[in-house]
Amino acid sequence: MAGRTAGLRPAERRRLDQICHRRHPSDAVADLLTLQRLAAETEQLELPLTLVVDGRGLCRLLWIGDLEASGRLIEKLPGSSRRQGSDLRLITCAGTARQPQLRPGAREAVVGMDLAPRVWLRFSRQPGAGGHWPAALLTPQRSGEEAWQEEIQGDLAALCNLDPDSLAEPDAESPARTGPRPEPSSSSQTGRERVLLLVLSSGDLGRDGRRLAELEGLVRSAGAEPVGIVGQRRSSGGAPTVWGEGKLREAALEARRVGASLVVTDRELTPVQARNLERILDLPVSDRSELILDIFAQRAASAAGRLQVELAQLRYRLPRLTGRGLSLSRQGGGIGTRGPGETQLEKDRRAIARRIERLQRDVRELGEHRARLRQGRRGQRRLALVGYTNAGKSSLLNALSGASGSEGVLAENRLFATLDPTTRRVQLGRPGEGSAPPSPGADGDDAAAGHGQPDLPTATGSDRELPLLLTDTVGFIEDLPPQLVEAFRSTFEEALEADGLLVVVDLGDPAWPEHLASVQGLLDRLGATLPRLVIGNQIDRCPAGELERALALEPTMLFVSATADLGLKNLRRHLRHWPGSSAGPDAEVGSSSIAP
Ligand SMILES: Nc1nc2c(ncn2[C@@H]2O[C@H](COP(=O)(O)OP(=O)(O)OP(=O)(O)O)[C@@H](O)[C@H]2O)c(=O)[nH]1
Ligand SMILES: [Mg+2]
Repeated sequence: MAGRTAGLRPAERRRLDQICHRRHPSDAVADLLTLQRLAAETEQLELPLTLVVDGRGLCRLLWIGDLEASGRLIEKLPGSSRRQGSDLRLITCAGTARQPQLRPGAREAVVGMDLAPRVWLRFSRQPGAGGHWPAALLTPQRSGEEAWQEEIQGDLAALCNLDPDSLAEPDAESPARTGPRPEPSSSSQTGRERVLLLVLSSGDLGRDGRRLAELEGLVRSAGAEPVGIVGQRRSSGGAPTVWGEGKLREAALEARRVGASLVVTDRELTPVQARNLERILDLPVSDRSELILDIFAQRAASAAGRLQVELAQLRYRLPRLTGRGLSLSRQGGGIGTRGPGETQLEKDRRAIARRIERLQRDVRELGEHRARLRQGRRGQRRLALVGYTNAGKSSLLNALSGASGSEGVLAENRLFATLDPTTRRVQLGRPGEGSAPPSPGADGDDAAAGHGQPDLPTATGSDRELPLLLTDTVGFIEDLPPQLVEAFRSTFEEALEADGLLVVVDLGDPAWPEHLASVQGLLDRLGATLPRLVIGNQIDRCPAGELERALALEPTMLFVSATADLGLKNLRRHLRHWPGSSAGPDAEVGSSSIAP
């Protein structure tokens, strides 16, 4: 029993309890006698009553009052087994004989969809003239604007006796019957959270497609599953909600249809917008930044990584704190440190602000510690791998440092697999190796050489003895949340204080030019003035003609495949001289290789 239970008298409570304990037939919609009692209570309380009955005929919940006030009804169901949530029947007694309210209101319809029940029986609280008791059986619609389709309208006694299984049979195409029914719960059988994407299109098809694909990748990398998309062209909802009201209603409905328990927007939301959307959708809402922060939080394995992620997350959350959930006051000041009349929210805010201060201090110390380590490496040549996430930086580090298996850096097809910087020593080969002509077919260097890669002179005695240290670091993404950039400054510095940057792009991803531009942009914003060398990776899987296109855009790009061992010899040769022994941009070898 849930809902408006507060004002119930003991006798009323007892009677409602009895209704809850009555069993319904499993091969018919409901037990008529129970419904008559339900109607009597509805009449008496002057409140709508709703029963949730499971496939075995057991009453799982009695909701007292307007259904739309229930929020996510599925979360009110007792019992942990989500399985029991399937095959539900919803039974609502609401209107009078004159106004039977056989169709649910807009918000009520969405709440009903939460449970994804097989049928919804709605009936009035009194029979009409001549004993006819108005009732309707509705089934959920998997598409279209309407959430519910009225299957039959008729007399309550007749509808009660129908077999729910036979109901949608004549119309095999009925959306309620086709395809697997989504689990009416927050997770699929794989246990992963199901996410609805709410996007705004810019009108530029290519860009929108890339953004959407990236958002899906982010959701997957966070360990969740994108199960639906609702989009709208440009903002029509104005500042408070971004999306229009109709679009949001559609999103609320779609989320129920696909069984999503979280909505992720591709648009940065202000704290107020996020709250408004949550209220309208009746679901938790996260924006892209929060998603990225969440991925970082999941990936952070080292103390340094966790420190920086926590700082970024708290900075993000502080302005979004609304008093619900998140209570950190106990970590903050103790008894007597706070003034009278202070609300929980203010205490939380203060506790978070103090924690942020503390973390900032730790992060500063981390930066100083890393700077000292770098100091110790002075005199050694250092290059850093930077680039869009998933470009293959870690794979390239592994390939160049000859590390494999457990000694290698984790490289996987997930966004932000790497958070902590790792530095490895790289052998650039023995003298003389560089002048050897590439053997056709054997080493992929052909592929690179064939595309006009400069054949560099043999290493001279002085520079080949310089050990090269190569640092792999966290990847970039378009619109990296500013809180993350700020918190990860010391990680970025690790890269930015090298002698040169190897900017890795994944030529197998058609969006590589945009990715490259956003990496270059972020490097500029971080104040990186180091020489940059663009490396086109994954040439083993890029489409024909891509290398020519790449050279047209970046004439000095070097081509490699980290995992298929293509072009690596040539890259090693090149790195013996790059960015020049005197480590200045002007000390370049030949015509190679600095991105502007
Ligand atoms: N086919 C192909 N796949 C590659 C190549 N290089 C890397 N990959 C794959 O691309 C995925 C990402 O590689 P990572 O090395 O983890 O990429 P990263 O740039 O370090 O990514 P983050 O650490 O997440 O920023 C992995 O599944 C690699 O196996 C390549 O040359 N060819
Ligand atoms: Mg990596």
